[in-house]
Amino acid sequence: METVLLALGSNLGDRLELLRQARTMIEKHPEISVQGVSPVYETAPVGGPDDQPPFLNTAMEVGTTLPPEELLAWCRKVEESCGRIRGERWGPRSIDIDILFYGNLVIRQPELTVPHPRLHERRFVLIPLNELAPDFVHPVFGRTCRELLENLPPDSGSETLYTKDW
Ligand code: GSY
Repeated sequence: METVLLALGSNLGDRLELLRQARTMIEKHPEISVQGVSPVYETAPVGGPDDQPPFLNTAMEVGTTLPPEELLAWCRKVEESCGRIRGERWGPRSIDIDILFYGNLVIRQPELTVPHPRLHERRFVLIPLNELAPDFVHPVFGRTCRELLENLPPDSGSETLYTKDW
């Protein structure tokens, strides 16, 4: 069983309901068990069109016996069933599920890079992640999630707590 940390985001439609749907479907897989979820934060969009709506972001810790490629395939399936249509790279999306860490594994494949290559730059990822796994050590940088968050520049984005219970 590996411990995996996921990041989820939504900025289209009923964002909280979509996060709930994604969580429910993720844990329906017989080889995945959800071990923890962070609060949900509302965050200013990073990248993409100027006028895109704010995101809801959260993080989830799961235990799984699925190999990384199969976990990725399940995440894509969950995104599709939550109405995700892959379009503009940085554009609005009903749901986005990223694999941040898969245990201490380092994977560099065309379809899957783990740890997620931009997680250490993204406040909207590190804020919820730090709630869930502050002491988890990034296997490439050798820094905890707490340290990665502390090292972000002060102008790296903004967030407000949206809900703890979801
Ligand atoms: O990569 C995730 C999608 N995404 C987000 C996001 O989830 N939150 C915020 N605040 N900005 C984002 N820009 C992109 S792309």
